[in-house]
Amino acid sequence: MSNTFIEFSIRNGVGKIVLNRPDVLNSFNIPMGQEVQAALRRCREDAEIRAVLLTGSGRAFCAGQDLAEAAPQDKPWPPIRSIVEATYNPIILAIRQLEKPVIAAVNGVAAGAGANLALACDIVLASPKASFIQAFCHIGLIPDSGGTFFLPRLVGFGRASALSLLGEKISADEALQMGMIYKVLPPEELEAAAGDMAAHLATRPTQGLGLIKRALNQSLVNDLESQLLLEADLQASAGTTEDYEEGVKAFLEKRQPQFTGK
Ligand code: T3D
Repeated sequence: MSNTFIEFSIRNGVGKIVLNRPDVLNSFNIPMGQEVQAALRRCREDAEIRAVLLTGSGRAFCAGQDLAEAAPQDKPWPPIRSIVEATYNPIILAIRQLEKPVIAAVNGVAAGAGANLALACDIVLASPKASFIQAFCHIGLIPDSGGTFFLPRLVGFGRASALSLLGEKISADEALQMGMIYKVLPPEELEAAAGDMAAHLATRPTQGLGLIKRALNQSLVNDLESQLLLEADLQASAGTTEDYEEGVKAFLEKRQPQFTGK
């Protein structure tokens, strides 16, 4: 797979996607969106990949939509709906529907769709150099890329309203305090720690982790009764995996399990 605007590599069972347009803070143009979508497809289809790591190159994680592309000086502006539908919605859905853990390592500023891209991931790690900005309101837009879905669920309605309406820059520590992200790590440790976490997850019971993700996704919309039924169904499914058998045997034999993802 040859890429121009991202770097994609596979190592230790981890598919690593690096957004790579550092001069424009890794903002998304259409081809970068397509490359991210193709990489996520590969992560879904390739059984060797059992976890995914998403980060940015240079000083930013991602500044959202490339506004020079969205508002060209020399031709009519493309319809915003087509940008949202072609670039962001498929990426957010692919991350949520991928039944493998996705870690975001937020190395720097995450603004607009870049912030919400991070929030769509399963585990968000950040450096103290990171910040989160719901920048949409500064240019007359609304939070997209799942922002109006994930943000209130992560930080509560009141904070989500304030963040979306004010568009203030939130530091990594503030984001941690609000429950928006999982951990803040020293800048020089972020990449290695996120890589280690992804590599560790890639050795875990992949199908079981995928089913956990499916259950958590559904919990966002289900009532308790439906969720209990779903848990019973998914537990039955998890119980048929080789990794379940291995996990239980390893426990009883007092040894470390060797999970294969099957
Ligand atoms: O069509 C649609 O728009 C629909 C889709 C919407 C999804 C969205 O994401 S809308 C929100 C788009 N993003 C933004 O509004 C954020 C814009 N960027 C900023 O507000 C600031 O750059 C940051 C707060 C993120 C960082 O500020 P700072 O001071 O650290 O950096 P800077 O100097 O502003 O930016 C550095 C360079 O990156 C600069 O280029 P230059 O002057 O060195 O040639 C800047 O123009 C460029 N850059 C940053 N963000 C974008 C960008 N270029 C294009 N698009 C960007 N989003």
